[in-house]
Amino acid sequence: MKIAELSDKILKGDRRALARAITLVESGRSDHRAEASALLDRLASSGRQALRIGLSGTPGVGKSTFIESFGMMLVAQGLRVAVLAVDPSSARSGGSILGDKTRMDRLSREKAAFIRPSPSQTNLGGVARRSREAVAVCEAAGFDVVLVETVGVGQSETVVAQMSDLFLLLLAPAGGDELQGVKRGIMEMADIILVNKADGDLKSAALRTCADYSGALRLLRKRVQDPQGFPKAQTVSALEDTGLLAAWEEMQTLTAWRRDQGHWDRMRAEQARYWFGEEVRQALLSRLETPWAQSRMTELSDQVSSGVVSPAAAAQDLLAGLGVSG
Ligand SMILES: Nc1nc2c(ncn2[C@@H]2O[C@H](COP(=O)(O)OP(=O)(O)OP(=O)(O)O)[C@@H](O)[C@H]2O)c(=O)[nH]1
Ligand SMILES: [Mg+2]
Repeated sequence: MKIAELSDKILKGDRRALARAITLVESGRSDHRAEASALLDRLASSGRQALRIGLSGTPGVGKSTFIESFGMMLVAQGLRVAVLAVDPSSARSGGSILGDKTRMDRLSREKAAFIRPSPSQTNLGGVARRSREAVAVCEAAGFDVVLVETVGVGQSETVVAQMSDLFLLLLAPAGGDELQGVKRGIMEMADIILVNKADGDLKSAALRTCADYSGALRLLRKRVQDPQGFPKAQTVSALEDTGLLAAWEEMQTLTAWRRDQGHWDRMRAEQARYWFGEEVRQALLSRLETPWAQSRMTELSDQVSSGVVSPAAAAQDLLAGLGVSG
């Protein structure tokens, strides 16, 4: 299919074209990359914008359950929802894909929803770029909300935050009164912290945990993109569908304020800057992966280890060979 035709179909909301386009942006083949670029350029001219919501949380906190319940609530409001995932490690034995197929059973059967499991890749930079492009394709296809899920194990939160308008952190109720080991850097990225599993026996622990995080959030440095009262913590139960509407209302309040104050556009502009830098870095790094570069690197590192050349001189030598002056 020609790129122009594919693009037209996506703009009309054709799901097969959408799935096909995402496969294209996820492909590593260089001819596919060129086609993907051309497609993205065309799609960008639609000017459509979705609310991009990043969602992070440790394994088992309830991300899939939350996305299913929250997604169903949005669909019930007449919104179209796309769900994508950024998975930093392929070591997760495809668990996210199999698990989500069953846990997002209701949502996956909705016409107004589109769920795309994460591409399995080891290189986070590569996955991140493709996911960002998949977000852009979903936007052009007319989805109102694009949810990007990542498992909170480190680096991946940053890249997901960089492709989101809102970043949600899902936490579980803490046992006793100890705060969970949430890294400060991740707390600082959150717009709304949702303490999940606020039901049954866990409810009081969830309320306590939520109060603890509300306190912790107030201690963070104020960000320009936040109105009074944000970032905030709330309790939800993805299982019992409680607190989801309240959370959605907070998201809308925050989004409306940011749009009104110019932060929405400014944040997207800064993200574009970030992704430009990432593209350059990824392109340079990929040049180290060619067979020539790999074998030259082995040669030179042998020379360095036997003391024939210095590390700096060897690096210069390699870079010169790559046509990059150091
Ligand atoms: N009580 C209670 N259990 C929940 C809730 N949400 C999820 N769970 C349970 O927690 C377990 C993990 O839920 P998932 O939705 O698979 O969690 P996840 O964060 O997607 O996990 P990974 O995909 O492995 O990272 C399941 O047994 C869910 O039924 C909730 O609101 N309340
Ligand atoms: Mg999951």
